[in-house]
Amino acid sequence: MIRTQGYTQFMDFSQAQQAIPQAPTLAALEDLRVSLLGLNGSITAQLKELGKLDPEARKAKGAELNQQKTALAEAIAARKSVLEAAELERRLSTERVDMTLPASSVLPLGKLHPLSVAMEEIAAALKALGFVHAYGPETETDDYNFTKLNLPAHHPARQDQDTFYLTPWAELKETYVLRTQTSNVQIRTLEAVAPPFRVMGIGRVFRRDYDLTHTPQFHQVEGMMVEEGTTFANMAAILSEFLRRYFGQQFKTRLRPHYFPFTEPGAEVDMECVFCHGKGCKVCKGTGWLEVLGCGMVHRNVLAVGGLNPEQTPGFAFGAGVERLAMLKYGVPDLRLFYESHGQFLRQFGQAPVAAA
Ligand code: 2U9
Repeated sequence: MIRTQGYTQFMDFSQAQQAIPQAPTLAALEDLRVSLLGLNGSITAQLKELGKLDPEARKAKGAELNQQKTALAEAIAARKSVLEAAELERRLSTERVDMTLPASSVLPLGKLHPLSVAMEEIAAALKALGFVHAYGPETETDDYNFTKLNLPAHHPARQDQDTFYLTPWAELKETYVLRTQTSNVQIRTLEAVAPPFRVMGIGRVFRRDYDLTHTPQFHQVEGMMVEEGTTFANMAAILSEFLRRYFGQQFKTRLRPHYFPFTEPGAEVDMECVFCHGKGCKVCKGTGWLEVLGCGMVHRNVLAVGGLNPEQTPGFAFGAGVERLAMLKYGVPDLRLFYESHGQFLRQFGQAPVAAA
């Protein structure tokens, strides 16, 4: 290998022109470059000497040196790209990536959001009870969000749902809203599917509400079963079993009458407080009970949307807030924690979406 540094100080231009294309490595080429064109290189040194010459000679020598400098720089660049291409070729033919090596465990893997985990667990518990997952649009017509659910225009209960109305534009023949409940999933199922069926809808809903216990976007789970012979007692048993599966243990439940426009009769389901097991604590406000679900037999006006009647094919429906079910299961004290993206909070929940290596 030619170590150029030092002796090339004395190379003249034609020697340098010969040496450059023969430089065997990138390192040797760099040595050559430094010794010719670097701060203390021979060409640089000659350029510095120009000032000592008389003007005529300086002009001629200056032009000659600059030409040499450009020619050498070009020759160095050309040799460099040849050597780089050869080096790349060598690496490509000798280096191998072993795709079978385990992935590095240094990078932290992301986890599912606690609400996603809760929705998966809710869906799994309902699937085990025969409910099939269905989906509906988040932007919905007033008709599918309200009217078909026995909430005709000017029904007072519409006001309970602080609705986001979408700005109408001329071509739209209908009023559109951001869905205030996931019931559009069931009403579309009622229209499209012949009983018997069990369907669940889980997803985002929207209401103009923001305080300690409400966010403008939240999640609901709703389910509906329509089948000949279905009774209020079937509903009570299925909902109690759903809660047992979701919470992983049996808690006592009770039903209280409640009005919903889309059910008749309607009820709310309380379960024994998951924190104090019915003894009374801060969370259940000393009552020993937590309200967890709304439910009821599907109203005959709603069944009629699917051309059904309760004498032949009755059904029940239920609904719950996912955030509430998640808070109770994981002991989350404040709803807003789900939406504030604090790593410390989020890291406590959920499995990684893929198994860590
Ligand atoms: C159809 C027929 C009936 C769905 C139901 C509830 C009771 C209920 C609330 C719980 C907490 C919503 O998130 S929340 O505010 N929901 O209490 N939902 S019955 O009834 C239906 C749905 C669709 C066709």
